[in-house]
Amino acid sequence: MTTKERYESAKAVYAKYGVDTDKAIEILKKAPVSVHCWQGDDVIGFDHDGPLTGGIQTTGNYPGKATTPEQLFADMEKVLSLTPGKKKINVHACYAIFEDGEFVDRDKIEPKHFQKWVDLAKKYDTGLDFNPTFFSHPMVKDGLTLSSPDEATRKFWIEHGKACIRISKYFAEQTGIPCVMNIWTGDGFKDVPADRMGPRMRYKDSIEQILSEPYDFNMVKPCVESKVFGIGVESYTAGSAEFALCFAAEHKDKCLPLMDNGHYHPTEVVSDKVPALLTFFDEIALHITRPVRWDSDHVVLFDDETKEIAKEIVRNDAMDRVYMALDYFDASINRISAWTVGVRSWEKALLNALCTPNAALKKLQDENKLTELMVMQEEAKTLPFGDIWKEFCEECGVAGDESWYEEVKKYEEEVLSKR
Ligand code: RNT
Ligand code: ZN
Repeated sequence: MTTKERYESAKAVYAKYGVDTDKAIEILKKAPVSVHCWQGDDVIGFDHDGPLTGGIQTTGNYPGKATTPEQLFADMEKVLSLTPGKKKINVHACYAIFEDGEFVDRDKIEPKHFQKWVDLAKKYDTGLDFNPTFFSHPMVKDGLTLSSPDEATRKFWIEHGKACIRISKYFAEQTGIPCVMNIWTGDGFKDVPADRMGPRMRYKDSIEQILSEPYDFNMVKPCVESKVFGIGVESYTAGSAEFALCFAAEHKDKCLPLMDNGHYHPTEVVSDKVPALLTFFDEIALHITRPVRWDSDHVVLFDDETKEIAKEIVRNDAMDRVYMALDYFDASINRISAWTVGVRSWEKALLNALCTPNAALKKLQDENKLTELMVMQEEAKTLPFGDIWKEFCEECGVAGDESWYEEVKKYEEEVLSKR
């Protein structure tokens, strides 16, 4: 049978459950997913020579990583060609591109240092998201940035944040698409601190100063990302869940809360937090990752929690209220494959959610038909989803099966292995 014939037969099965798969595919084609540039080079960037430091870590040294803008762009374009759906490109400030030996520090970066990223986005007719980089830099003093008691340090990072708002504005203007700008710092302490509130008061003040840089909240969407702990900061994190959520709630007219599903205690799930936040916020943002026992940032898979997060976005009719961005970095396997698997998995999770008989299931819950709900939820798991996924991929002009990997192997042989 051809993909089309299989699709038609699967479509009829779904129709029996009240699911319109044509519509699901059309909705997914329009939903932007932000693809992070940092999977390509282990979160290093171009503005410094040193390693990744400051509360996050990559592990592995698979050969062939990108070390220049040209290489990273080529790799990213390969990923874009192997993944279905609508994309945005997510850039970190440390990926500034300086021409002819020019260098400016992070407190002074300008839109022009990201012109090549803008050109890349325009080539693909996509939007850009942005992130100030509060790590891998000598001004991270004793593990602290925006919460530092040292005023010169704090000032430097506030200036960096403001510069990033200006760059985000430029991204939004140039692409015509809102730019999500995420603030995450690894600020914290390895061991029991004597003052837990001081750093948070300073952190709050610093973010407020960053957000005092003028911007149109319809076009620039600053976010605050929380975290439970990081490597080297196991005892205390200034930007805890309560801190970030309260900050966003208090500044609802100018920023959003961002949840990274690797940043909570291991039995907490972001799928349950999504509807809780949607009850109070018009918009929220997500970092989609895969924590294995901790914030390990493994490649996103089509696993239960990934599916569940997608379901909460879709069944609450919140595709246009949730900014979805991928955030993982695996340096132990072919990076292009890691990148591609993650993007495809999230697209798959969204399509799966769109093909779930959500209305019928909700009705069963509201009628307290909980036995039938369990029966139906289990049945929904084995509907012929693979045929819908294949059709979606092919309509998007990418392989619906694992044959995309042949393309990566060829690229590894011809390009990556020569680096
Ligand atoms: C780190 C945070 C943060 C980073 C990126 C690179 O734990 O998740 O979002 O992964 O900014
Ligand atoms: Zn994150």
